[in-house]
Amino acid sequence: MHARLVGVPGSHPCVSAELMLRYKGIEFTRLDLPNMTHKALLPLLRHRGSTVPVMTLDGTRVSGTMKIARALDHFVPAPPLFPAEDRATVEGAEAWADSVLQDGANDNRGMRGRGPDAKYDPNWDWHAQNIKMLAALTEKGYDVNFCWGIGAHNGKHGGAILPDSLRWLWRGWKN
Ligand SMILES: N[C@@H](CCC(=O)N[C@@H](CS)C(=O)NCC(=O)O)C(=O)O
Repeated sequence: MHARLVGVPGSHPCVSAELMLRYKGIEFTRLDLPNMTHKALLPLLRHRGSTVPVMTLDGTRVSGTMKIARALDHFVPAPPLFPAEDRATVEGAEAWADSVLQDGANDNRGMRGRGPDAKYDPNWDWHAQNIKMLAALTEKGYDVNFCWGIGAHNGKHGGAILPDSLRWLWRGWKN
């Protein structure tokens, strides 16, 4: 079996799809489309929908991490991506992330595009929610660091702070 993964740089759903392939030991190639061009390019590649990841598995086209996970388990059952026990819980969490969480992210994206007259709801402001999460973790005594960035959805910010992030994460580590 050979897989072709199509994604965009800096996309966490695309990382999920890649991790699924690696976990199953499936050989794959990855093509990253330039950010924001993928809506136009996916139909040309004969893929459904307007989001990535999409994947071709021995000629079968699959879109979205939920369908990709099931298709991978269908074509290559071992090791399974879903636990035999309590699968319903995992599927419930997955469906929540795919609908509720995903819609929140999309609303936020829309809000930025609508300008200053847009109705602002802090409950759908992901930056504000991240600040709340940081406060909660700090209050509970977690060892936490944070770094906000601005700009487009890509790997630039993550790449720029990666060396410092690793240094922070491994500080004090002794062999
Ligand atoms: N729930 C979807 C999320 C896919 C998704 O939102 N991908 C982003 C890139 S990280 C995308 O293609 N966005 C374009 C859009 O929303 O129009 C999945 O897991 O496949």
